[in-house]
Amino acid sequence: MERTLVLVKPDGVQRGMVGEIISRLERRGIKLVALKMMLVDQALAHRHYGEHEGKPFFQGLVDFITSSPLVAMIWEADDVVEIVRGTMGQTNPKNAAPGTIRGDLGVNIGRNLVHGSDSPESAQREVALFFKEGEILDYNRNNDPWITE
Ligand code: DAT
Ligand code: MG
Repeated sequence: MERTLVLVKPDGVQRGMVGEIISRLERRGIKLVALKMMLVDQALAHRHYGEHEGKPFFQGLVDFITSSPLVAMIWEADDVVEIVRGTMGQTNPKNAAPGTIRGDLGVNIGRNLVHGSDSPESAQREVALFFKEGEILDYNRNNDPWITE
């Protein structure tokens, strides 16, 4: 089963959007298997956003993601990376479609509320950065047959 890392970024926490964002993902039918609130330190921020090191927005991004607590989660489903990216919307909320988290809740690329891994490979890397294996729960949902055939 595929897993993905989702972060409600500091702006989402500060704006009281944690419930709204979790709710949208829950309603999709995907399965929550890990969740915690945490403050990201410089080292974790650099590792998580390593692919963007050297870009003009990198320092601002690291400062932002370490500025205040965030909520980290792991969601599970077949093709969950693609499903979550669709529900999040495009990186820049200005261009994100209405009906998506970013398209409904944001206006600025540097305050786009949510992170979701961009491929199954990055998901594996990011899940391991944020969570220990023991923090990820394995459980059955009775309604699974009503969500996927
Ligand atoms: P995504 O978060 O959709 O995967 P990304 O990986 O390209 O987008 O970039 C990571 C974050 O960096 C993004 O959520 C917001 C910020 N960012 C990206 N491009 C930016 C830009 N041109 N100016 C300012 N911030 C940017
Ligand atoms: Mg990305």
